[in-house]
This record gives sequence, C-alpha cells and structure tokens, in this order.
Amino acid sequence: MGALLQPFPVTATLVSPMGSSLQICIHSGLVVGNESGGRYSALPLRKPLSTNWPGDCKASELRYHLGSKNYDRRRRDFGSNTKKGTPHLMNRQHTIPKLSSTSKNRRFSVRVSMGSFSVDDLSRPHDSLFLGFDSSTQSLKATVLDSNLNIVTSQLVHFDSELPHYKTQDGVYRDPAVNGRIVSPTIMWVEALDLVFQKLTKSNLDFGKIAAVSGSGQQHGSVYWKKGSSAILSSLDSKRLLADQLSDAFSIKESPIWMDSSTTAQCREIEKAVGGALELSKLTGSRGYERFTGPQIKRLFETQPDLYNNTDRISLVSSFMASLLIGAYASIDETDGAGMNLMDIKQRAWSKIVLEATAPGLEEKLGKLAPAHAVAGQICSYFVERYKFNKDCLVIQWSGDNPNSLAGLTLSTPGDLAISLGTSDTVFGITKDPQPRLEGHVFPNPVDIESYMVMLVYKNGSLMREDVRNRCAEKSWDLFNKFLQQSPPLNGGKLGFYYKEHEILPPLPVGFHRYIIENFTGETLEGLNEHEVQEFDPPSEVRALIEGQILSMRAHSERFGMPSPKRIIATGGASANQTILNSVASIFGCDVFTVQQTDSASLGAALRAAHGWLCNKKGSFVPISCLYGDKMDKTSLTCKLAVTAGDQQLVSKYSLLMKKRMEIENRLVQKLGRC
Ligand code: XUL
Repeated sequence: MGALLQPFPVTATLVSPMGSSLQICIHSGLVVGNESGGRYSALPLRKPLSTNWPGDCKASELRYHLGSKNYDRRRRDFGSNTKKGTPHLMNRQHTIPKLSSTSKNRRFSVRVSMGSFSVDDLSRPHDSLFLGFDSSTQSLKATVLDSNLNIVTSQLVHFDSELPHYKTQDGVYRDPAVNGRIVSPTIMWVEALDLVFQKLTKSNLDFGKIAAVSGSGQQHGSVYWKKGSSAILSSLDSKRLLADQLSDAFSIKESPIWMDSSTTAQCREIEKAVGGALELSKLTGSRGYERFTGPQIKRLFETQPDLYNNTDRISLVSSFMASLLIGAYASIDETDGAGMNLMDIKQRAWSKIVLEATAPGLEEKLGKLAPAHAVAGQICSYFVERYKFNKDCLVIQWSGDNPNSLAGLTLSTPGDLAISLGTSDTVFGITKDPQPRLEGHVFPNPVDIESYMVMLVYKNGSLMREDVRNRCAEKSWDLFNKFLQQSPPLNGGKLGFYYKEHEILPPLPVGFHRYIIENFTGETLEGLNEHEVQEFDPPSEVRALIEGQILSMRAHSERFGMPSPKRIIATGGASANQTILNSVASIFGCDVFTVQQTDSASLGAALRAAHGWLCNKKGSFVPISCLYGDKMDKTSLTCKLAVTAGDQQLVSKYSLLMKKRMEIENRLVQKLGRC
C-alpha cells in the first residue's frame, strides 16, 4: 500500500474567547480576524485547493500563530490535540488561547502551516466490482457497482410473479386465523437467491471480478435455523440448488416479518420488565413494537416452546442471507440488531435484562453482534464453484433496508432528511446525540461509528396509495396525478386518515376516517370546527391521502426532534412521481432531491460492500466519504434537484392544517389506538 505525500486543506472551528464560534476554511494561508463584540469576521486568503477529506491523514505538523503586532505571539502545536491517524481531524475544535484584555478589538491573525500529511492509498483495483442485494418484502434485487461507483447491472426477482408456487401476495401470507399475523416462506428467499444469480449470469457479469458482496434485508424479519443446520450450511453442494438443500433447515418454516402486528401483549411485557416503554426506548432505541424481533421471539417461545427449543440460531433477514453466502451462521450487525428491542444501543451489545424478559437461552441463539462494516466471511465454495466467484471475495455484514438506504442516499449532515416512499414509507436522518422517545427509532449509523440514524415508519405507504388509485382513479397513476394536480393545496380543509393495514405510526387499527374543517383558508384555526364525513369526491380523496401522509411525516419528525430539513432526498418507487414530490416540497418548505436509481437499499448495500472491503484493506474503520471524495457527481450516487422549496406562506398554512391533523389523530388514538 503506497503512501502519498501531499499538502492538505483543513476546516477548523475557531472558538472566540468570548464564546462565539466561527467556522473558517483555512488553507495553507492566512486568516485575518477582527474581534468586536465577541464576534469574529474572517476571510480565507486563498481559494481552497479542495474541501474534501482525501482519506485518513496523519498530521505530522499543524501549527498556528496567533497575535498582532503588539500582542504576544503564541504558537501551539495542533498535534497535541490531534491523535495520529485520526480520520476526523477535519471538524476538530481548536480553542484559541484566551486573549489578554488588551487584545480586545484588535486585529489578529491566525496562520496555519500545513506541514505534510501522509495519505494512505485508499483506491480500489480499477476493474473490481461490488455487489449489493436487497432482500425486501416483495422482491430480491441485485445491484453491481464498478470501482468508480457506477452501476454496471441490476437484476430483480419478483416473488409473487416469478416464484408463483409459494402463492404469496405482495411477498407475504396474511394469516386469517391469527389477527395481525403476517409471515413469508423462508425458503422462498433462498430460492430467489439462486434465481437472481442466474439472471446476473445471463447479464454476462464476471463474478470473478467481484471484490466484495453485501446486502440489505427488510428489517425485523426473523429466521429460525433448526438444530443441526450449520452442518448443512457448511457443506452446500454446488451441483444442487440451495432451496433443495435447505428445505429442512428451519425449525419454523414461515418467517414473521415487519408487517406483523400480533405481539402487542409481548411488547407490553418486555416494556414492563425494564420499567416502562420510555425506559425500553432509552435502552434499545425503540419502545416495544409488534414487528420488532424480540417480541416476535417471545411470542414464539410462549406459543410454540418446542420449536423454540429446537432452534439452533435465530437470524434476521439480513444476517440470514449473509449466512447463505458464507456457508455459516453470520453475525447480526449492530445496526439491524437495534431493530429487535434486544440490543443496548449505547453499548452495542445484547442487553441481559431484555434478553431475560424475552426468552430463555436467547443469547446463545443470537450469536455475537458485529459492526456493519465488518467482514462476515469469505464467499463459500458453493458460489465459487457454481457462479465462478473469486474465492477471496469478501462478504461484508448485511444490514437492514433503511440503514442501507441511508448509506445509498449518502446522507451526511443533520439537516439532511430522507423520505423513502416504498411498501412502507420511512423518514430518516442522522444525529450525533440521539434522544430515544416513545415514537420513532434510533439505530447506529451503518457507515459511521460515531453517529446514529433516527427513523419513523409508516406501514400504509405504497399499498395505500395503490388502493386509492384503484378505488378512485381507475387504477391509473396518470389519473391519480391529474386528480392531485386538479385539487387545490390544503384540499379545502379536507383531512383523511387511511389505514388499510394496522398502522405503526400512529398505532391505529384498519379503518378510514375523513374530516372537513369548515371554512378553512389557512389563516387561522380559531372558531373553526371539523365534522366527519363518509366519503370525498375522487380528486379530494387522492389529495387527502397524499397530503395526509406527508403532513404526518412532518408532524411526527418535528415531534421526534429531528432538525427542520434543509433538503429532502426522496427515494423508493413513488419518488418517481413528480406530483407527489411537489406536495412534499410545499408541505416541508424545502428543496426536494431525487436519486438516479430509486432502489437506494441495494445501491447502499453495494456501496457498503466497497466500504467494508476498504476498511478491511486498511485494517481499521475508514470514513465512507473516502470512497467518493469530490467525485460524487460522477457516481451513481449523485442526486438531482427535483422540486424547489414551496412558497413559505403556503408552508405556514400547512402548519395550521398539521396542527389540526395532530389534534384529530390524538383523539383517534385515544379512542381506537392500541395501547
Ligand atoms: C422499518 C420497517 C420497514 C421495513 C420494510 O422499521 O419496519 O421499513 O424495514 O422492509
């Protein structure tokens, strides 16, 4: 690994002795400041060479001089503040030594001399490829990136239509016998893996060039390996399909998935065991949620103890798919592990108290946790022999679909908000200081070891939009969009709550509720009453659904403490719909961007494959930005402006509508909600 020597630009935060702070880009030049009333004004003297962090830098010397003509010159070696090899030098805070009172209102200067930095060679072999999967509710998708992070090919297996013998609907079975029970056949996911590999083979993909594979799995879904399965897994015969060999490997053949809502009792019991819902949220990042894996496991143990006892290992969908690739049980990654109500998010370790409240002997069945950027193992001989992978190809830990989307959308700062409009709708952002509450979830960031992702989830996403399209717009998206354009913003005060499935946020059962706020113009709510109605005309129904979904996202993300977005990145199938994005920009009042490819989860997984490969090469964690540096625009990760921020007056009117919506929602939850 060669080391390059190059001068290097740095961003420093200079904190004034009076406590005000100022962010200045310092180059190997001079920054002039002028303190007056506790504020600095400063301007960099030279144009930045680049504002990008080129990799892991070892500062050999970084010094500044502080002083004015009559003021004592000070020198300080930044090295004392800077750990060798620390990749986060860039945003470090350096406090200027307290100025004597005589220095007040005087000009002073700060000179930063860069010395030299040694930058490790973090490049990827130019012909290497990175493969990312997304094992989602309705399909298995694969995306391949080249070493410049451009998509080479992508392939998809749609479960309902391409694996019809499983007779799933939208990839799942809804159990008519047990209210809220929703599962998927585990073996279908196994069969889909060979099928997608066959499609990749037909697309002439050279598997030998794939340096690393990673993946994304629908969050929370679980797989139960029967005792004795690890032997089958470690001796897969490359001449037979995986599904033929693994059909008897599971103690439970139907995996509970994220749509399941049958575990309310178990959620409450686990919350009680740790001192309440908020305590569970502070400990594990979320209060007890029906779809989370801990309550699912508890229900299994309580209702089918024999099957639980006959289970050797419990995987998440993500670690399950990784297990197939390495031919051994893969660890659960810390990010997806946080979607189980079982992991202490601060320690990133299983929480003993919750494990005990869930089921006996659980720790052993879960195995160890691993960071998302870690290597799960090398690809197993099945894939080397059958598809001609290089035997050195690495399998990087798989993670959940939302965390992978966060990576694929390259969310980087707290003002970035992502809205994913898919089977489920999710809203997520980044924070360094998570404050878990009763609503929403906190997970470790899969591509950064210091920050967390915060997220809200709606179950009634695309399935509900499709339902309204089918009922009101003759099953046509064109007509649906026409109705949305025809109806006025604010919908004349019409508000709708549509839950085709038990909703997660707010926790309401199946049902539709429609209200009209009389004489609503958006100026005031004072003196205005709303009344319930049975139906709206088709254009109003379409707008009530879309505005309702977006108002709820804005209301709950504000309540959850997410910063007001500076920009929104929209992804998922419905982000291709410009009329829906217009409503997003009007309601949130900020610019909306879209990405080149709507499946950010498999793209994020391919990117994480490259990231994990790089961390492995380096022998330690490397910031993900090292992968694209200042070349993001030249990669498939780039996003483009889709809609500019809406008119601010309209945003304020939507604030009032949102307030009213939340009042009605709270009433509905009190009356009908699951406690
Ligand atoms: C997240 C969630 C859904 C699934 C969809 O908590 O339940 O977004 O991940 O696959």
